[in-house]
Amino acid sequence: MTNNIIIENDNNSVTVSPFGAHVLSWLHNNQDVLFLSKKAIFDNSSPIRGGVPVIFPQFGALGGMLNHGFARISNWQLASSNDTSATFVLRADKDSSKLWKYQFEAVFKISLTDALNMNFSVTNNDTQEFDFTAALHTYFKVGHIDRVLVKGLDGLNYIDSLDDDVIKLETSKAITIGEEVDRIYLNSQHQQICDLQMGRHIHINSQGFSDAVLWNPWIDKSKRLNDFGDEEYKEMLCIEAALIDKPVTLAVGQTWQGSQTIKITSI
Ligand code: TA6
Repeated sequence: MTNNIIIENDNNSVTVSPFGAHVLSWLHNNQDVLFLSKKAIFDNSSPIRGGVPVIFPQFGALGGMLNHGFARISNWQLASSNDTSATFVLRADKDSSKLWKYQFEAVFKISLTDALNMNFSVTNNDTQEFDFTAALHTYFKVGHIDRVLVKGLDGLNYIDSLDDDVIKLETSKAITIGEEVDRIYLNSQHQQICDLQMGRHIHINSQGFSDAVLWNPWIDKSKRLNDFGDEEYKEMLCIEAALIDKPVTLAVGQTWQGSQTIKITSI
């Protein structure tokens, strides 16, 4: 992992791997904001369990290719960087063309202000339009899952991936996690994690991404994941800026972009 990029400012330090353009860690006031599994695999071929996997051109198993697409297991090129930002590019090549026939350019820019800003764009360089789904699959570190509240989702419909994709209405203004959850909230751009144990609020805002995924594998699924500790469900929660329910149809020469911005405040 020697070619990782580090960007930092007064009270933030972020480490990014060119493999997957994968944000591996973010220290804010010397506290981890992101979760990275102690069993994460760094063999430059498997997805890295934690941080921010970049999901493209397919979310989950919603198409014919490998789960969550190939972007997170591709070697991205560092296009530019400075003290507080880094920009990576992924272009179609012979490997991607075996999986997805289209010519494209994806750009992922990570930058620090008083927040962590992640901007993802896709340009259609082909001669025909194409559809895609995508996500910034962000793994947040929490003090203890029993002492976490998730706010901002009340009043939204969600697809319950654990209940035959049935659409349900979220009525809770403060969601607690006490079992496996795997939900795609529709039309969600603002969420908050209240971490009572760590004494912090994580404010999450997105643009361009229409949906948000809430995921915790809980006990049984944790045991089935070989790159995830059996007890690690207690210290993580995914809230993912996602484009799932309405795939983007990108016309020739057009560019789509989306972002997730994360800010920390104390309770
Ligand atoms: O974002 C939630 C999800 O789609 C879950 O269903 C679970 O599969 C998770 O992603 C992790 O997927 P992965 O392929 O990284 O094991």
